Amino acid sequence: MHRYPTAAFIVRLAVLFAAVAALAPPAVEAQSPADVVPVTDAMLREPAPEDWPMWRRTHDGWGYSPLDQIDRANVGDLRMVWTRALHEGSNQGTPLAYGGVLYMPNPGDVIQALDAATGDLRWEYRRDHPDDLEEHVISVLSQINRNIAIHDRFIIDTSADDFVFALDAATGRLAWETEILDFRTLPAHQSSGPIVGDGRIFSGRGCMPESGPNACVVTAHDAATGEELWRRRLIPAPGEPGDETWGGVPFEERRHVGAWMVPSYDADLDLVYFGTSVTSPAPKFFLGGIENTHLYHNSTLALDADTGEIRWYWVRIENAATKAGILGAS
Ligand SMILES: [Ca+2]
Repeated sequence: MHRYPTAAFIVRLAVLFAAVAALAPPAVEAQSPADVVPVTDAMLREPAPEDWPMWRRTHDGWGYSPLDQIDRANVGDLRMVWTRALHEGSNQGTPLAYGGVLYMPNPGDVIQALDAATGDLRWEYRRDHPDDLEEHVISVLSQINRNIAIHDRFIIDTSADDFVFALDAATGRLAWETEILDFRTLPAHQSSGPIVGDGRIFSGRGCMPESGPNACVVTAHDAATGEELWRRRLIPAPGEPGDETWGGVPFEERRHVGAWMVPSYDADLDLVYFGTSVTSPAPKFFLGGIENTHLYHNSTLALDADTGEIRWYWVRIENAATKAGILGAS
């Protein structure tokens, strides 16, 4: 069940960002809009201590900052410096911090660039969604905007209407956009955004049960142009490896194996890692039987970052009900 943030939570979030910004080294002064220093692949591999250039700061997803100015002795001294309300909706966003600017993903594909020291708005982007979007997606899920990415001079996100798009980091203007899925026929929920590794945008999504297997894909796009490089369906088709694990369930009835959380990346191995969701319906006796694994649901997948080929997979819980002794092993 989702718990929706209160106004008090939003204010605390802003206070935290402001406090961190206030304690940042004096060298981190906000760049003027014209001089966003391009973010290179090397900078993403090893971010500067004061930067937070992706969802969990580094490709391995550790979410760790090496900054040590706030510690147990002084954390109680933090005081509010500025606040700014976030756009209404299900706020699950993590800002990027780069060059003294916070790039904040707000619900509904609203992105703001804020001066980290003052909270002043540099720019705001609001994506225009088609009027019939909510007829095809679950609005409360599709509006979630968990994270964005930065690469070169682009702020990169995936959208409620199933595009990947890039904004000029200096101005917030749309630079390019590429459709991933047609939301009218293959609706999916881009509640998480992408990460970028070595010039490629990696993103996953939650696929609606009625979309069938072809909306259940993870993708890679060229970070400079938005060109699609590969897509990997998370449900095998007849004749593909893993087809035998579905117990004869017709292809079009294999559903809802999505990857809606943010991937991680290993630049040395050139592997991108995704976690996958359960099938729909989840109980396996409604599908091909509890003795079947139904790949690649409930798994961690390691994909070749250049081709999208599955190098290995690990099924985390093959059948939870069986393992818990609720149904008994067949
Ligand atoms: Ca988004």
